[in-house]
Amino acid sequence: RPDDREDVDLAVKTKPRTKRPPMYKVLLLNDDFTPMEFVVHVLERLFNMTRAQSIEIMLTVHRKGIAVVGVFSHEIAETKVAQVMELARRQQHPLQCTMEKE
Ligand code: TYC
Repeated sequence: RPDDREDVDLAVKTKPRTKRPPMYKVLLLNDDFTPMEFVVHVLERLFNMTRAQSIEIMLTVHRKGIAVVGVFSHEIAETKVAQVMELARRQQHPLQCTMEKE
């Protein structure tokens, strides 16, 4: 059997795999102390949400304990988490933000 048949077999058997990068959910956590207005401000400022969208997400976190605020590449998600944590730290609020692979 000719040698070049092996190439054909490989071409048939190898499933084409398109590489999509893993995406990460950025999560906001509730606490009893961070003012609602501060959370709304953070969402407007860092996640380009309207005031109405920000209030909606903030109230979801307040009622349910946690909510996804956005889904991003690893690098963007890390930056968003760091920016939220830095704004909270500067104002001495205990607000927590984390990320999780989708
Ligand atoms: N639970 C806070 C309060 O009653 C408000 C709050 C909402 C805090 C969302 C954090 O991620 C948060 N002041």
